[in-house]
Amino acid sequence: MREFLAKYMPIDASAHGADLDRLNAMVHWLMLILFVFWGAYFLYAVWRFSAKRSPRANYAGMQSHWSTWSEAGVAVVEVVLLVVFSIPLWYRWATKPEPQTHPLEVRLVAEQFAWNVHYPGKDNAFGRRDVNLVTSTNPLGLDLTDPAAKDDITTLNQLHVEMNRPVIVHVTSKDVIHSFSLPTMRVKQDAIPGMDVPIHFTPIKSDVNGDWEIACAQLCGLGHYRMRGQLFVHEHPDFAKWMASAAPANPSTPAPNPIPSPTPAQPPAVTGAM
Ligand SMILES: [Cu+2]
Repeated sequence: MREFLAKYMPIDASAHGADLDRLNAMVHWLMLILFVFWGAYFLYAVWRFSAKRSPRANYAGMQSHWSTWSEAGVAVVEVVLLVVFSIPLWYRWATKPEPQTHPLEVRLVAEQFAWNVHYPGKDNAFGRRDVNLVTSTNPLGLDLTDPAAKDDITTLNQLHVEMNRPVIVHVTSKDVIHSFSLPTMRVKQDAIPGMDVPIHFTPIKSDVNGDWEIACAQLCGLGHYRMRGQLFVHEHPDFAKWMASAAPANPSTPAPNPIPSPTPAQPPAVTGAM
């Protein structure tokens, strides 16, 4: 079943994806068994209780308890799926990666119709944001007078992550509700204005061609169809290289994609200041 479903699914490139796909396969097995069983029973009932075969109604009804037992069997399987598989999976999903795993933390701000990604930069601290500073060239409203903001990196519709390193994405939105979806990472999370929802995943396969999609999985307006981005999963040294080449956010230039700068104009490091 897993192999069959995999034909219709994007590849799985995340650490937790295999568990999710297995659960998905088990649910499909249960549904297939129920479908075949109840479908066959329906056809049997149509034949067995047709007016031709049963000209007179039977007022006693069914005497055996097999339908009760089959219902109980279905309920038991459902409880097993929920308690043994789904709840532990949910627990893992809801537990943030340990700090010693050195997770990459980014903010993701959805808007009609784009994804703004905000990296904290070398100092690991997100710069201050102010809604009054939001302009077309500074879509995140980053306050560049804040020392923590000086080395921050912003990208548009491009999410760069590192292989085998947990990623925590703080998902939010500027306008309407969007849904942040990374099919290859088995990640889907609503982006809700005014809320910061942290979700996490660990990529275990790399892709630097950008053909893994960031999709908006919620109809969010007329331009919904073009609200898509690219996910890049770099190997460790390449990710460091990308980080170094990404220009620090600068509201005086169009914020979008990072412009590789030959001399990274890093401000004096403010390690441990925040
Ligand atoms: Cu959207």
